[in-house]
Amino acid sequence: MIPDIISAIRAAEQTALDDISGATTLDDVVALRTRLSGKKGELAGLKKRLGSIESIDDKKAAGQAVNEAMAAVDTALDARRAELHAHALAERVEAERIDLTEYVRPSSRGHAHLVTQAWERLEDVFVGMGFRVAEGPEVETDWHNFEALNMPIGHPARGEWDTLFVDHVPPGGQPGTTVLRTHTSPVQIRTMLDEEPPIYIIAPGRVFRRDTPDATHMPVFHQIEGLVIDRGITMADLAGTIEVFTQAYFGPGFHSRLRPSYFPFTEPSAEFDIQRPNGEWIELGGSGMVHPNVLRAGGLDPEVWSGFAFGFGIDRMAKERHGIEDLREMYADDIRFIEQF
Ligand code: FA5
Repeated sequence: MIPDIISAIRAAEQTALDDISGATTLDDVVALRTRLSGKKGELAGLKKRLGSIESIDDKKAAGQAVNEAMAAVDTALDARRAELHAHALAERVEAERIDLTEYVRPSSRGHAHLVTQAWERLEDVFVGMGFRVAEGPEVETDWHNFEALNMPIGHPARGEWDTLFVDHVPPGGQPGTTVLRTHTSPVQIRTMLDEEPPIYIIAPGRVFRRDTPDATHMPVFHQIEGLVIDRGITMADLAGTIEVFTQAYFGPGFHSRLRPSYFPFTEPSAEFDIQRPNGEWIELGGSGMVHPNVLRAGGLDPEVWSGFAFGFGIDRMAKERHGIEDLREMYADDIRFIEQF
């Protein structure tokens, strides 16, 4: 009789523990507690049967077994409840989580075009070297664009700048004398006429030529002009300024050189090139000592004042700097291309 009741207690305990570990919700645990620990539970039923055991020792052994079983069931119910509670809490926290990063949209702000970026950086570098920024009109007179720059009507060098004419006749003027400026050099003349030397200016701006677009030419592009007028300015000042600029703009590994060339408004004239750290030379622009005729056109006495000037293409410089194959890509309005810079 006694081994029977003890094995019944063990079996009831095992079934109860299996049921408890199979509970998947807190409600299951509540229902199981009522069923297993309540007065109508199987163990409670077995406990009632202890009264009929005659031997005191047997009764004690069976009583201990049933109490242990009931305690084990209670412990298992508590543990399962705690486990399911923790799980439910974790699920709720996850469900109610507010992911603030979801509300931070990827940046859709625009940025300056790469030519504008180059233009602004050039201004910064030259202003840092003591230059001031000057401006001139995009629609120019023939006189400022050519004649005052030592290119009188019929001068062969005019042909080098394929000019776009504006259908506008100034009061008292001649037809065909209003042009879209072909370079920023007319700002030299306007500055000399407006200001007393010493002059240390740069003039970035848009220029126009009747060029067919290709990988290195655009009909509308940008140049930056430099002009220095002071007493005793020499070619060495020009070379030094170009070298300091090259290192400040491109980096300490870069160098510059001047190569003999020809421009009607400078004498002597030089192309200036920059050298990449890998030794490769890139042509950047033109330069030279301001021609005496140009100083005179600007109202200055060449016996007193001397100076140098330079001018180069901003678009081509941005192209070189970023390794862009074709200038036309910079103006194709393809956002996927522009976004990269
Ligand atoms: C001039 O325009 C001279 N005014 C430069 C100068 C200034 C010389 C002061 C001496 C003293 P040039 O025509 O070479 O020079 O043009 C200068 C630069 O403009 C070129 O080196 C090139 O970088 C750029 N450039 C010329 N044509 C185009 C074009 N169609 N598209 C883009 N860039 C151009």
